[in-house]
Amino acid sequence: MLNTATKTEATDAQQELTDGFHLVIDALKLNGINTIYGVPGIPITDLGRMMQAEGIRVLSFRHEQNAGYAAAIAGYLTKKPGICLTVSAPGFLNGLTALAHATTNCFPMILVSGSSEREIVDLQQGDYEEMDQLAIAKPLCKAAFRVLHAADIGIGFARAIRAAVSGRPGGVYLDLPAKLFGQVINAEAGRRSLVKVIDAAPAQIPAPSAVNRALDVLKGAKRPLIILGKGAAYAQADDAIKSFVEKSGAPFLPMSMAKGLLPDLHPQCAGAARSTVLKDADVVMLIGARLNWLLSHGKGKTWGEAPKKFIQVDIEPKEMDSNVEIAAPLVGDIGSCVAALLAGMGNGWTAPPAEWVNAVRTKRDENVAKMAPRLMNNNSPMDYHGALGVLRTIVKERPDAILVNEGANTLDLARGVIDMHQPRKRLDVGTWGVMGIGMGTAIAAAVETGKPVLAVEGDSAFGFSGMEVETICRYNLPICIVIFNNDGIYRGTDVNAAGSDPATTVFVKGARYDKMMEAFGGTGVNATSPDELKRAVNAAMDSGKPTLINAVIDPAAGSESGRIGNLNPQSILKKK
Ligand SMILES: Cc1ncc(C[n+]2csc(CCOP(=O)(O)OP(=O)(O)O)c2C)c(N)n1
Ligand SMILES: [Mg+2]
Repeated sequence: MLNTATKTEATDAQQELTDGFHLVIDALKLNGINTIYGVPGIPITDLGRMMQAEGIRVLSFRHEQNAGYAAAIAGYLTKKPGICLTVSAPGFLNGLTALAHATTNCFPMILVSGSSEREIVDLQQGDYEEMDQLAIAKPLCKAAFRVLHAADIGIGFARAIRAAVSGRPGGVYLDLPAKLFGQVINAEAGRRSLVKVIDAAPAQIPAPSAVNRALDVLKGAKRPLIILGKGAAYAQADDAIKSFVEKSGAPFLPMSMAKGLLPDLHPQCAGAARSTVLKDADVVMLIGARLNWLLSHGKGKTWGEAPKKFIQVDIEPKEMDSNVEIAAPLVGDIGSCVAALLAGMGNGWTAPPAEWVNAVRTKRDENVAKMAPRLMNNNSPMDYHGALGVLRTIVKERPDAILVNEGANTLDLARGVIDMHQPRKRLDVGTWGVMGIGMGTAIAAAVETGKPVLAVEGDSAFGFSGMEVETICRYNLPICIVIFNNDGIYRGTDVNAAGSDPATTVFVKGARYDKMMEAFGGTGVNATSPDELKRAVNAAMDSGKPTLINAVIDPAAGSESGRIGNLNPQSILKKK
């Protein structure tokens, strides 16, 4: 049923009316969008209240950036656009980093921001929170729209939803000026103006010739490798992808958020033999993975000397040849492409040479065995491996829990150590390696899936969104945060040679992040050994109560920038 504003005698005693507020709510509900992440204020405070009254879940955050990261990951998990709702200028700008992050990561998200009076903004006459938000948002998202008339709200949301989820998904900006909300129109006209988006993300079927070309290249491989990206995880074509990889017999390498799409302990998983497979493969098939910096652009030392052929499966034609020549581009949605590949393989597909498969497996088993003893140490203070060994076991025992992960060493080492067992259970910093996704991501993961969440956070990384522990307590979400507290960024041991101030990378020594959680009624634990950590995490996951565990890590244990220290520019000048 459409909402209607109360009859206004002043206009027409007989006429049933609706307004901008209600049309926004109706447009969302009509399209099955029932969760909003945001921060209230002028001009959207009442909108939030009314949404809540109408049964939409509105989660109020402490900072828009965190609400934005929540919306972005909600989009990734559900394939429906995650909505972030903000006030004008400063709130909008706070949400913008997340919008750009969503676009870069191909997550469907809509940043809906209230804005100030167009007539005043455009003449730059100094309105309350004056800013030309549409112009600023445009270069940072896939599409940007502004609605000026209540009768266009339905179309505005339809365009935003379709733009966010169709083709390669991404961030969309929707600008709603304050005046729009109070605009009144005839309720029946309002009802008719709404648009239910039909087939918002249509299947994009690959050309049969492109499927055959891809299979021919794969068939010709002596040392094939399949790389699964988060695009493959997003597609929710889990069974087809698993069947395809298994039928191909090729080793596979999951990118960070594709871990678990096939279990990390699968016999074909080459995660622990990454450098070997990248160097030695002769045919590389990318499924929903891009040849960006995370794969060294498909060239250089990482990729070895031997010539390689690439097959790339992606929904975006422009992705092909982005860094190196793609011998077999396969453009279409991943579900359709993988189904077509499977059909084209028939029943007589020949497995890759046993020599290659065995070589990869041997290397993987060697590397796993090398790491094993380090994961079992019970040192206090902990090193990364001792702490992660415990968390690895806990995640294995609770495979449907969602792991959120950010930091430098905390991220890179956790990615390597913690095996994932189910699709879309690992959520992290994404393409940019952005710090600050932690609490927003954890909140949306809990809200959207109803599953318990384990957030493994560097102490610096956590600081970017730490105030949201109050949000977690307020909504009583089943989130257990483990802070790898090494007193700083990368390490806690840097010294400022000039004396006076602390070094730029260090924090207060011996800080007790667990006390922050206690301030809001959650459980706080200080853990100084892997045994203590294990007990505390298990108790938190069993209870489902908001918990923060301050895991004390040796300040000297980490390395500069984790695994990507080579990206730091170097000064050729001698130190003075
Ligand atoms: C938004 C943003 N700001 C700054 C950075 C640079 N940066 C990369 S990792 C990191 C923090 C690493 O420290 P921590 O989270 O404590 O992890 P540790 O290596 O100490 O385990 C920072 C600030 C970033 N990636 N993103
Ligand atoms: Mg740290």
